[in-house]
Amino acid sequence: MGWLFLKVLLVGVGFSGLLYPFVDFCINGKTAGQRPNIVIILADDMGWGDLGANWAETKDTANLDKMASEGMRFVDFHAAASTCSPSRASLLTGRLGLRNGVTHNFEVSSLGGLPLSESTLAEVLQQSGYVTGIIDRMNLQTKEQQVALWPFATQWVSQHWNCREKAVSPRPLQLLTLLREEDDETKRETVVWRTCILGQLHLAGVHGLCKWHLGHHGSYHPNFRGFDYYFGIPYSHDMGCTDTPGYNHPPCPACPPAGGPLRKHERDCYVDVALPLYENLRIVEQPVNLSSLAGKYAEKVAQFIQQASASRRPFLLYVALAHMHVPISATPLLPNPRGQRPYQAGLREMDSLVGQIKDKVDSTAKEHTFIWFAGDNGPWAQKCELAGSVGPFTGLWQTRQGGSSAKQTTWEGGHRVPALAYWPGQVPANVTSPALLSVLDIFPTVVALAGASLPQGRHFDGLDASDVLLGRSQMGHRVLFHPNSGAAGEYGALQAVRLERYKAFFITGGAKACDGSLGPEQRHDLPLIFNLEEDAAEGAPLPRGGAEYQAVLPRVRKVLTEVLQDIADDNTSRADYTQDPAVTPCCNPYHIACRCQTV
Ligand SMILES: *[C@@H]1O[C@H](CO)[C@@H](O)[C@H](O)[C@H]1NC(C)=O
Ligand SMILES: *[C@@H]1O[C@H](CO)[C@@H](O)[C@H](O)[C@H]1NC(C)=O
Ligand SMILES: [Ca+2]
Repeated sequence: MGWLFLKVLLVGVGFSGLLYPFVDFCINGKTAGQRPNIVIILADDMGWGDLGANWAETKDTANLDKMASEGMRFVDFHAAASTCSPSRASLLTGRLGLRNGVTHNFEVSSLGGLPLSESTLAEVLQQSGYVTGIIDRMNLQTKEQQVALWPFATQWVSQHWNCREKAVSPRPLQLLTLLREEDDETKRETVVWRTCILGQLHLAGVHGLCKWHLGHHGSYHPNFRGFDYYFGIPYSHDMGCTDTPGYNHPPCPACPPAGGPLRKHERDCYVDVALPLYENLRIVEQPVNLSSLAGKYAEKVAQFIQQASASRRPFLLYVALAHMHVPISATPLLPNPRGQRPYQAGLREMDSLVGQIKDKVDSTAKEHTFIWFAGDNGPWAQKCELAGSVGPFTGLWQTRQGGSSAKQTTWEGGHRVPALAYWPGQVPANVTSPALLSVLDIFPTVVALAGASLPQGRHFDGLDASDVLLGRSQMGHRVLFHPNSGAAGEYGALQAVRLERYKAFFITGGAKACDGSLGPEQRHDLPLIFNLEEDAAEGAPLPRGGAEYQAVLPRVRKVLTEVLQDIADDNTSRADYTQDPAVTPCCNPYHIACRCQTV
């Protein structure tokens, strides 16, 4: 059976050039020309004010500013949640955490991840023909079969098999020859082969290169969530020690040296298990050298875009950067003028990486590629000078009482993020869009641009924003719900409501500021309502007795009741947040800190 699957895979690869127009025509139905390549770049913990085009005080984003002048810049664009895992889960599903089940972050020892009952953007595009050669795989190996074989595969790959030594070439004929020799191999080895092939075969069209943070154990790994190829870290890079610890607050020590003594636990630092870097199912570096990670990403992106463009099939590339999350990389890869703060150096490094991705797109597939850049949530105020800028969105009402108004909160500083769209000839150049949009919209919009269909039997919180992107409309959301992401209140609860230019808070406080204060946890049965057009800093709520407040309040209550009813009637998922230390990624359990190095 395994051999048959490989054969079909190879036939798909071999004839992909012929298959592509056919699949394109059949599946798309209404194909009018080539379907675009999609590149989604997600920055981590980047502030609205960290983009120079948004905020003149910032002078570190020359490449992004250029992209803004050649594309569309969104000034009222929102995270789907104000912390990592829920925001990513919403990007990949188009649904809020109350529907997709992901309401807070996963841990290094999390058994679960983004629920398997949810369809990811990668799965939808993969099935719509974005990956012609791999469609067959879905029929021949069910997810359950893949999952059952997963432990064998990782074990064999890490212990017995070195894909690089085998020098597997992505050229189909050579692959065929190599694979014929393996005709009698066991099913187990077939899976190993598949791992090797996927590791080498950058031709595959759905590509994730990223901080995943949606579960790494078993079937939650990105390779089983629609990504043919995966290269990146499984969660935030402060969730594991490294030899290049960079800047953090508090500062964290390096990993213990091989054979060195075990250390006592240190507050707010992971000191024992090293941060892993994955290529598909295999850990290729542990601990990750954070100083060279940006360079590795740039190299992988360039390789992928080159090969995917040559294959003449449309591709999806999801790049979720480690920047600007702490720790901030310590090695100056770029000219680093004396006195420049680490955060600014990190911002320049990120900007340069995005510039390299865009240059590669421009030189290979410019007219056919849509790039969407956005942030996952606002700056992590608790990290003080290692946190980004919220620009004018200071959340004054909150900060006056103590506590943060950035990451983890639903204040604008935590929620409003930089966002750019770039597609020469399609997205108008040098345009600023005031449309109210969200990371939630990426899923329905990309599905529409790809000519695919939304999964059935579930509701979406995002909307298809392609008319806005293509300059045909200014209409974004009228209403947007901001979920709790770890500040006061319950995970996932819709605690703030955006209604046109108004925003209502039902609970405030509970997120740590730089000075360590949390801010009092306050419930507001009569919500605080701000007019964001007149009060971007959210300093003075509308007076409760006033006519404006009285007019807005019933509308807010109505839309909130409606969405809660809609969620109650929807197909919802529940994430497994249980933990087991045994699933902590470790390439070599005999080494203290789990050390190994294969690239
Ligand atoms: C980490 O990468 C940097 C940049 O490539 C390099 O200069 C440094 O030697 C590396 N450190 C380790 C410990 O390998
Ligand atoms: C973009 O628009 C701004 C303001 O409308 C203008 O000053 C600037 O020259 C434009 N840039 C380009 C590259 O067209
Ligand atoms: Ca984040």
